[in-house]
Amino acid sequence: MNFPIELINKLKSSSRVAVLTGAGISQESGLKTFRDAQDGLWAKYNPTDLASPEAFARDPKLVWDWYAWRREAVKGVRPNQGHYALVEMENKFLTFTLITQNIDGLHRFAGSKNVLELHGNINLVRCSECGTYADEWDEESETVPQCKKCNGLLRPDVVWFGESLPRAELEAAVNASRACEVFFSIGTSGVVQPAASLAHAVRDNGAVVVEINAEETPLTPKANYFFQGKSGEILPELVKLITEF
Ligand code: BJW
Ligand code: ZN
Repeated sequence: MNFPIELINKLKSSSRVAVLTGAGISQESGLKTFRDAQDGLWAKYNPTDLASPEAFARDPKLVWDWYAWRREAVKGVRPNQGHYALVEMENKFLTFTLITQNIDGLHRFAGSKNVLELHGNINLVRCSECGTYADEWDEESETVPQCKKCNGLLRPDVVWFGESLPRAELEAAVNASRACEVFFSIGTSGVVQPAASLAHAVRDNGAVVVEINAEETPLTPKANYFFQGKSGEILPELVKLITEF
């Protein structure tokens, strides 16, 4: 990849960097991206229709099973070179905030520390009624497992459409985006709010926006730099350039 020297210099002289990641960064670990996940077992369902409180109310078992299947898929995967490149980047900058929409936990698994999970984490399960977290549940159960405290149905600790994002994480993400000198948008289609707006908040502030994605997105025309390809290949190359002198 040909990285413009101005970008390398900008990165070398910057101390505040924010990164937003989406499902694309985990694609090379073997996980399906969100808007790509309509094959196989779930060909009949639109994932967007399953990730909502209405879907859970309508058919809790269907939604529970979909997440149980994805929880299993996440267990078997490991971070890829893209995740590890971001760990190296964190060590390079004074202030580095990794904002992720991913619920797979792979950034922390790789070793990233300042991670804001905007859409929760699939490995955590909580009661849909009283909010209590469950330490164990029967994955083989014929029905949706229930809360030991109030018998409410258990659900994954993720943010569905129409639900609020965790307030502290969102606030920290907005602050980091407003304050950064360079903002990266990596492997996200940039269509889900409010995460998608973070990149725009940055631009209004005069910071540099860098996008890395396999395809163009609505952000592409507005980004200062767009690198098309796989994040697991592009990020290590970029990190090498900014860490060597
Ligand atoms: C690669 C690659 C490789 C592939 N290398 N790249 C304002 C306007 C209109 C609507 C709204 C609005 N504000 C809020 C809304 C409603 C809604 C929303 O945004 N709707 C839009 C779809 C229009 N937002 C919400 O409801 C949010 N809540 C909220 O705002 O509360 C207040 C409120 C409510 C209602 C109205 C107004 C205010 C909550 C959003 C929660 C999203 N949850 C999900 C599910 C999480 C659990 C789960 O995983 O099941 O989060 S949806 C899904 O999309 C998931 C993802 O995190 C999220 C983003 O997807 P992502 O990561 O971008 O993945 P993809 O698949 O879309 O893209 C992958 C990209 O990677 C592609 O571009 C590929 O090209 C690329 N790629 N391989 C690099 N190797
Ligand atoms: Zn409960």
